[in-house]
Amino acid sequence: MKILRLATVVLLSGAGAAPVDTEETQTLLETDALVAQGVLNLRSYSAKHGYPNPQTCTLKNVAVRREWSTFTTREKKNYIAAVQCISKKPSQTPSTLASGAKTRYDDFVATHINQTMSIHGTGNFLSWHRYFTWAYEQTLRTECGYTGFQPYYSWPRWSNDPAKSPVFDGSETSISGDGELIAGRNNTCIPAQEYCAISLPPGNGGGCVKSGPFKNFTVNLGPVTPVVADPVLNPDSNGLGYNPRCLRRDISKAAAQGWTKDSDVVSLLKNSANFLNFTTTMQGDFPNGFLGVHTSGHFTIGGDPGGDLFASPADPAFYLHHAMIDRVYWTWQNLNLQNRLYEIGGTITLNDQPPSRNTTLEDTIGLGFVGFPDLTIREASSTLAGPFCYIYA
Ligand SMILES: *[C@@H]1O[C@H](CO)[C@@H](O)[C@H](O)[C@H]1NC(C)=O
Ligand SMILES: *[C@@H]1O[C@H](CO)[C@@H](O)[C@H](O)[C@H]1NC(C)=O
Ligand SMILES: *[C@@H]1O[C@H](CO)[C@@H](O)[C@H](O)[C@H]1NC(C)=O
Ligand SMILES: *[C@@H]1O[C@H](CO)[C@@H](O)[C@H](O)[C@H]1NC(C)=O
Ligand SMILES: *[C@@H]1O[C@H](CO)[C@@H](O)[C@H](O)[C@H]1NC(C)=O
Ligand SMILES: [Cu+2]
Repeated sequence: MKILRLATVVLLSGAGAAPVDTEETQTLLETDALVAQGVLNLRSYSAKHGYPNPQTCTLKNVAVRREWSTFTTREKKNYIAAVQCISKKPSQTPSTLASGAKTRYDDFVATHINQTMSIHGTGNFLSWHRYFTWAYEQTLRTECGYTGFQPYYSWPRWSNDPAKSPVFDGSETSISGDGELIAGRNNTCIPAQEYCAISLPPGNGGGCVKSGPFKNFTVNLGPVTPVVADPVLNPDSNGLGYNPRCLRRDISKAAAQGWTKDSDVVSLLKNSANFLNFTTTMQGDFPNGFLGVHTSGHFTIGGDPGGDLFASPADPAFYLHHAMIDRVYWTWQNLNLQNRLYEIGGTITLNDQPPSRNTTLEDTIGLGFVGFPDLTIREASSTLAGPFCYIYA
């Protein structure tokens, strides 16, 4: 494992992209060893088959997305400032369609709410969220002067105590901490309070976030499927009406420890033989008590909108979680590029309900009023193709 990790460091520094690993003492994760194995595979595959856009994107000039803990204080503050900047710029979504979309940040939330039923439990889940996270990163860069790349939150690195992670520790260089403690709450049931297949105990929050850069962040859209017991309901049933309220969290050790440990991620990467198996395992099997890394990551954040399938991007931590989802997808692809770079599976309805046709690589993914052109799933399948040019450390 040490050798593989070293391999990434050598490869990336050779590529001119300096990885910053400030924490010498951090535990070596098997997840990261698989990521490094994937990078080596990607390098030899690219050497053999060529790059999709050799003029503009090779491993020599590729953007490298890194874990939040490896960002310097300055890099963290620049990222935070850019998120705050897009949350002050005006929205591009017509208010007739989403009266709650007030800011540029809200354009992302509105488009996710609007498309929720056709981008989860579907064949486009991974490619859609890859494009969405990339568009967010681009918007931070082009509209708010951010010069870095999208950070990710490595669940397994902090699964033992997520509230102590640099993302959630509540410091001025975090994405803000836990919510204020609301005592005496019930467990949260998944998939629904009436159907308790998985029961998560309340954490130490539940109320408004009171620490860090986003303590005063306003959530304008949703909720649609709130998990808090006392939600402030949206005036419109589609969740797109104007509903300003505080950002609430309930950081969950139980979710993090239950399904996002190193061994959970390694199992997902090693035991998912095909695309459908991978994307389905990632998104959980609730009736059988398995939350999966995707939903566990959302419930590690919890609260409102963090626990809401529709409105979750209204919490800025969403994008660090989904960058990790994308990092794991990218690694799963890298571990067998021949078969997985352009593999697809699943259908176009949530968990195939009602039954629908299979998703294809020619299906398009769109981002609505976020304002980026439609892509085919094929174009979004490689992070070195289409508009993309990035990898993960
Ligand atoms: C929601 O999706 C529909 C169908 O694609 C589209 O016509 C509408 O403009 C979208 N609304 C928003 C707010 O994105
Ligand atoms: C907890 O659940 C019980 C039973 O469903 C309900 O009566 C009670 O109001 C709930 N308490 C809180 C604080 O949500
Ligand atoms: C928090 O937001 C409120 C309402 O927008 C504003 O009045 C207040 O000045 C803000 N406080 C800080 C510390 O930004
Ligand atoms: C994925 O494949 C494994 C091994 O064949 C199997 O145990 C598991 O049930 C499959 N999971 C899904 C969600 O298809
Ligand atoms: C849809 O995909 C499944 C495998 O995931 C396959 O068994 C089935 O034949 C496909 N259906 C069609 C109509 O191509
Ligand atoms: Cu989503």
